Amino acid sequence: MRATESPRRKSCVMLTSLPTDVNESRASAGLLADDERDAGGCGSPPEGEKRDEGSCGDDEVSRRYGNRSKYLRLVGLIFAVILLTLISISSYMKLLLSTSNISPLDIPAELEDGDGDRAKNSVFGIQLHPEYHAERVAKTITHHWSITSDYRFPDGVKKSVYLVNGQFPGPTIECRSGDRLVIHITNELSTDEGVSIHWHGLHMRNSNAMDGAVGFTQCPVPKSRTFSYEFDIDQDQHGTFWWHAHSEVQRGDGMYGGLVVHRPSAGKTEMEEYGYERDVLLLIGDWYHRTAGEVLDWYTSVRGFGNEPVPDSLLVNGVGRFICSMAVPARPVECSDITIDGISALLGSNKDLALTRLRVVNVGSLAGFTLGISSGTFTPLKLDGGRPISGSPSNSVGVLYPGERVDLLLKVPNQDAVSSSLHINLDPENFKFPNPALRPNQTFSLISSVQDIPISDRKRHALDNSSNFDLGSAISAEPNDSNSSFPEHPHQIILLYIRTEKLAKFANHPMGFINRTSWLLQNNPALPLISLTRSQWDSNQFVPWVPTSQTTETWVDIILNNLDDGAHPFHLHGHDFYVLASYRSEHGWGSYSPYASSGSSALKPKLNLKNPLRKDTVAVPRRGYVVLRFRADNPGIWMLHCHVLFHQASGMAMGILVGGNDAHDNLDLVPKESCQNVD
Ligand SMILES: [Cu+2]
Repeated sequence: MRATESPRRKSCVMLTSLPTDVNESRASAGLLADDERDAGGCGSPPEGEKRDEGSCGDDEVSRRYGNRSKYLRLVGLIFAVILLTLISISSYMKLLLSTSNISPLDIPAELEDGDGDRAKNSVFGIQLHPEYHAERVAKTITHHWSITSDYRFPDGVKKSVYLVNGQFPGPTIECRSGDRLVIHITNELSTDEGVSIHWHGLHMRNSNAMDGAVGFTQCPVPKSRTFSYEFDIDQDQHGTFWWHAHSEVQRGDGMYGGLVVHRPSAGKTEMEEYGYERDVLLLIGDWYHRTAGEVLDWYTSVRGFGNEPVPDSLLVNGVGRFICSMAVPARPVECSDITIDGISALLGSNKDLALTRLRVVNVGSLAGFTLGISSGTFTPLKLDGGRPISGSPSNSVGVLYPGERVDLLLKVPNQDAVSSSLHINLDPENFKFPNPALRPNQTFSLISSVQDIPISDRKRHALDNSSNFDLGSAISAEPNDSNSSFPEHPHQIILLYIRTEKLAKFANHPMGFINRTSWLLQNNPALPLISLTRSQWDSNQFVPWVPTSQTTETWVDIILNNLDDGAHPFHLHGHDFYVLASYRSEHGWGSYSPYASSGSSALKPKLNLKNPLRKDTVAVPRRGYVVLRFRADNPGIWMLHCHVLFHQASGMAMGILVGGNDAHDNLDLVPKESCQNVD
């Protein structure tokens, strides 16, 4: 008996060396091989075989288990072959379905620091990757950015541009709602300029000091220093955003990039909901061949008579096509012509044509633009921070002003011979003098035909403008929800008048004004307002206070009257607002004051309280006004400013202090000296 017990015990020890629960669960899942089950009960004879007492001796055991081990190896081999076959089939299927199949995969290392595949790609639309974000849990995403500058030829003309990690435009950030972003930026410029980054459209809830607004929330990060931006993205915020410099006019020389917050899948991903298979980002904007600093100097000098500087060119994702012979002799440029065949199609060829979501950002400095498509349709999906809008398929969409975003569903007829081009027409409203260098209407190949014809030889469809979707009269696809239903009257009204003026007391230099204050960087003490009490703010700071309550919501109306001849796209930091009314006067001047008792400005507009657009940037029409309503639920000092770079830089900017007290002397909530954050 002793001899029979020993091998049994050995055998049992060998098997139970796996944790009991593992074996149990494997067994219950049917994963234990028959041999394993049997080996666990060495005492039972094989079926149909009568075993003598004591027959489980050493010889017998070694014979039996020797045979069994061969058998096990064979079974293992068969298992391995089946497993390998399954893995191969599944990889192949994944490859086939990769554009439509969303799975919560790990982000490939080359994408962690932005769109690493952009340069390698033959298309220059920035391919987005919702599949890495929509179905995972929220997490912290960290980037390390080195900011430098160097010469590039974006449209064939040599210009010094800002680079982030060597890229222009900078890396695209992709994430999901609820993620925490940690972006360490290091100023490695060779000049003495400071830098800062603003996260355009993100609420920055409880993170006022991370907003990047130089003069309001931080000092510019000096040369050779690193600053770390750390903030959470709201759980309910998703859509198309962008990041850009908020110091001096660096945005105009390329310090910007895309920021896309993917909507977490709640049973359905956005791809499934809208039926698109590709998600592509287009950063489109006007472009100057002189540096933005030189352009601003010209604009604010008396030489320009207050006329806005007209751009020379336009870029899509940092690529353009300037015709060298069109350069103005007075402004010579170093230029090499880029042929139309030298630029690949934005979306590639139509052999892999799929319904595409185009996310378009106006990253420009001055001009709005209209987008047209030669073959196919755009259906507007969303505006700014991801709020759905009602829209039907159309051939063109506009005007999209600097700072605004629109998401479009792109549909192109699925025929081999079809090519389609994207028409970009810069809006001439702010072009008060001709710039012979500029071609304001340009065409980029969107989808190339699979037929092997040079792009320039292809027959192009003329742009059919018959069905233009006017973004200015868009309405929300969602009725105003109960969470944000408005009170009948706002708790506070901020009445503003915006204007560019040349005043004798400022030697006739054109400047931007809001209610007669032209913003300048806070000086003496030269610290951001967030770090100072109101009594320390100088006379160039116009910052109304919005008191808030712990127990009730605070709703504020901003009435923005535009006394100029061109539109001013205004952007509010830290909050979205509802556009309750927008008015543009064709004749004379149109403004509105709820306090006027007579005259045209006493005419009360009809407010849209049912389905107003929700935005963070809005064009205030020329000689007109907008009525905006926002819920003041994010304490801090938030900028409100024109997004035309030269208007903003010449003073068309202000702040709104939300919460706290009017004296802004309770600085406990904010870093006392935000400039000390620079280490
Ligand atoms: Cu403006």
